[in-house]
Amino acid sequence: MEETLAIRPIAELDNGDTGGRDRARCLAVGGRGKPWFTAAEIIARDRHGTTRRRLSAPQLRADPDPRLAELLAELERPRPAVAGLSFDAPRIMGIVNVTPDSFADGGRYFDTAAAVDHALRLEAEGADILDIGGESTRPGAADIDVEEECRRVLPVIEALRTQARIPLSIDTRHSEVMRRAAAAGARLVNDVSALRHDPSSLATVAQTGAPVVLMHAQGDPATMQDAPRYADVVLDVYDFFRERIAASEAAGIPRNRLILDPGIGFGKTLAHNLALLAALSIFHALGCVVMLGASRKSFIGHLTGAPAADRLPGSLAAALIGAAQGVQILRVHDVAATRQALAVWQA
Ligand code: HH2
Repeated sequence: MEETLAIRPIAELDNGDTGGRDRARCLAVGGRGKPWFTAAEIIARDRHGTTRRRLSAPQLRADPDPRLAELLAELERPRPAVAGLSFDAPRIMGIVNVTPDSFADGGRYFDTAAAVDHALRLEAEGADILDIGGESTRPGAADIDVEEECRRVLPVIEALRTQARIPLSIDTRHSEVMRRAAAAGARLVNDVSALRHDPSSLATVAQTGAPVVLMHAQGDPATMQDAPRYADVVLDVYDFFRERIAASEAAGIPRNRLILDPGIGFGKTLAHNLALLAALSIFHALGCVVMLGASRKSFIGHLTGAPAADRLPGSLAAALIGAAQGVQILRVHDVAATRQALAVWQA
């Protein structure tokens, strides 16, 4: 097994910014101050097992291991803007599902006019970016035809290109849809297969020059919840990102255009989802923007018994867990409520 070395920043419980914070005592994750990470867990895994040790921020800076210094530099490097969005505070991606069968809102915005109206409402509520998808990737969903997917999303993107002021993202696993959506005005690609589903996707994204979300999933939507297994879900997802970053860079997509998303609910049990939520900050040392999509997902139902339509409170709690771990983009259905929760968290 190739060795894994990771830094998981740990935030102090008191998250308040008094203005007089000693920056030398904190890790500037992604170049930001808040959340204030004062320590880190250093995790090393090889074929003999996994070791964990805790260092304060000054101890980490003084550590002689050059591999840690390299990870620390990536961790603290300010993230350049993506599709015009800066990352000095968490950004909200509003979900626009142009599908008959999405798990939380399937069918509600299936025609173009309803989808455009919904998207404009999310923009008015404070979304920073709109994610338009024409294929449900909920557990058990079947593949759809690429032409049908284009018929769903392209008219919505074309309309929003002139009517919305914020950038548009295309949620797809198909290179043909990526290419046509980019030509219609989408500025970001969001692929739940991390550019693995379609062999042309890496080259297509390299060619368009668009930033891309690489989301982790184990298996395909049709079968992914059958029996997901990991040696250590957090470290396995971390190693998956290392491999996808290398594949993307080799294909000509630079690291500063990559966004990493652990893929809550995609080939994961409740325990896997909770382990990932608790350790999200580990992904920052890979040097990319980190995104979280937990909105209305099944793990909230498993914890509380709430059906998808009643999972707003749990979704807000998950969004704040993400914000507290320095996640830069939150993908949500309920933009106004998330905006309010973040305003209180940030104050
Ligand atoms: N989740 C869904 C779809 N796309 N993309 C990213 N990057 N991260 C996610 O967590 C994610 C995603 C599933 O949610 P939704 O779009 O609401 O449902 P459906 O796939 O049924 O349309």
